[in-house]
Amino acid sequence: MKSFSRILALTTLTAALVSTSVRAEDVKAGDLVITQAWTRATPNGAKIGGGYLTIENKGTTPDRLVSGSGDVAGKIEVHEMSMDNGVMKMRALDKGLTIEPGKTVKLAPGGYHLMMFDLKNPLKQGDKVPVTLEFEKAGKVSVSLDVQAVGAQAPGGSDHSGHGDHSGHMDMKKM
Ligand SMILES: [Cu+2]
Repeated sequence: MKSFSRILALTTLTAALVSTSVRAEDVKAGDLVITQAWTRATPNGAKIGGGYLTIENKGTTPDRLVSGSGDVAGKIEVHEMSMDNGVMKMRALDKGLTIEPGKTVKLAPGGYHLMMFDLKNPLKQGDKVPVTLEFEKAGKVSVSLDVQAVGAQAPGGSDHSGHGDHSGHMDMKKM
C-alpha cells in the first residue's frame, strides 16, 4: 500500500512537471485551440485580476466558454467590457461567450476577459497561474496564464512571433 501511494505521488509529480513545461499558448481541447493565455501582475493589495486568452474553434459546431475556476481566485467569471456613453463598463456574460465554428475569439484588455475575484495571492510577473476553463461542449480545460507586467496590454514575452513589443504600444495589427 505504502509503495503504491509513493508511486502515485511520483506519477502526480511527473504529471505536474510535464504540464508546467508545456507552453501556455497551445492547449487543445476537442475542437478548440487555446493560445496566449495571460494575465497581469497585480499591484499590492489588488483583489481582482483579468485573464486573457485566444480561443479558436476548429470544429463545425459552436461552443461556449461558460465559466472558470482556480485556486488563485475565489471566483472567476466571463466578462465583457464595452463603452457605454463614453464610460467603460463591464458585465458578466451569464450565458457565456460563444465561439462560433471556424472563428477565433480573443479575450483581451478592453473587451472580453476572465474576471478573477478575491485573489488569494498577488500575481507576480513571470509566474504561471493555473486556471480551469469550463466550456459547454469541450468541458473543463486547464490552462496556465503567463503573468505579464502590471498594465501590460498584450501577452508579449513570446519568443517565436518575431514581433517584439519593446516600445510599449501595440502596433502589431496593421489595419
Ligand atoms: Cu470584468
